[in-house]
Amino acid sequence: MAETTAPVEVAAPAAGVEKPKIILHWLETSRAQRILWLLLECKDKIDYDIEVYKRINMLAPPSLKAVHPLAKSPTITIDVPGGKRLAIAESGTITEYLVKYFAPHLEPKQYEEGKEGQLGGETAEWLRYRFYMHYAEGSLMTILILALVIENIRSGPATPVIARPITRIIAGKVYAMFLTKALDDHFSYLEEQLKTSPGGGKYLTGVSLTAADIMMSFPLISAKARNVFSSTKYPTLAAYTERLEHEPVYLQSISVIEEKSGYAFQASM
Ligand SMILES: N[C@@H](CCC(=O)N[C@@H](CS)C(=O)NCC(=O)O)C(=O)O
Repeated sequence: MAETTAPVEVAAPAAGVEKPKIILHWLETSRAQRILWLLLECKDKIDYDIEVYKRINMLAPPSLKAVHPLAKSPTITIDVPGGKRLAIAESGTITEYLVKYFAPHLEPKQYEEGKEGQLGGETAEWLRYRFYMHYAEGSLMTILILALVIENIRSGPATPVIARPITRIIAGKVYAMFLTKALDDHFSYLEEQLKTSPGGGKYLTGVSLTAADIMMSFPLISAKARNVFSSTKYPTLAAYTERLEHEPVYLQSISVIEEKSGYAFQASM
């Protein structure tokens, strides 16, 4: 198994030197799609390949455990010069790692001119970038997964039809007590953030697409596909999500994976 400790420093390849080989361990209908998008953004500096895994009863197959003990997707493995292989899990960690070495253009400038290294000297773009890098999985996905679980309890395939009158009441109560407000709080926040994007930009972090937008693409595109938020109530968020769905490199990632896996692409959790 590859080493799974904190990533070590890897020098970016000099011109003419062999490119690092990165394998994306891609599980069908998973968050791994956004990492494929990112790899395509880095493709001049790396060689990449995709290992496709099919779910077994919704879960990852045991073969993914041989790559990383958590058996989660995305995981990437990187063959670094010297014969070492790194295995990196967690979308945010993978994203920060790839951006640092291969796609620095996807991170905004960290400090205002003349304020380098100063507490509070960070640009508005960078502060948002760092926030969304963590918020996507830490907060937004958490609440979306909870909503998905409650929907499944209400009327998913594991809930017998005979039990549904009861599970519907339970799900309705969870929504009334907590979920409706929590989802609204997140979507209203994102709507406002987009309206006040730095420089009047159309992305969450400003005028240019960053890796934080790529991190946010999975929760938002899959939430839109399941009608979790209303485009009438949150028109700016809906327009932003649609914009992400039409980003050329995202569309390219769908063609690449459909060809590689033979599955029709589905944006779902
Ligand atoms: N926070 C992690 C979540 C990883 C995760 O839970 N991935 C799901 C796919 S979307 C998975 O591997 N599920 C299969 C399983 O749990 O067996 C990340 O962003 O990488």
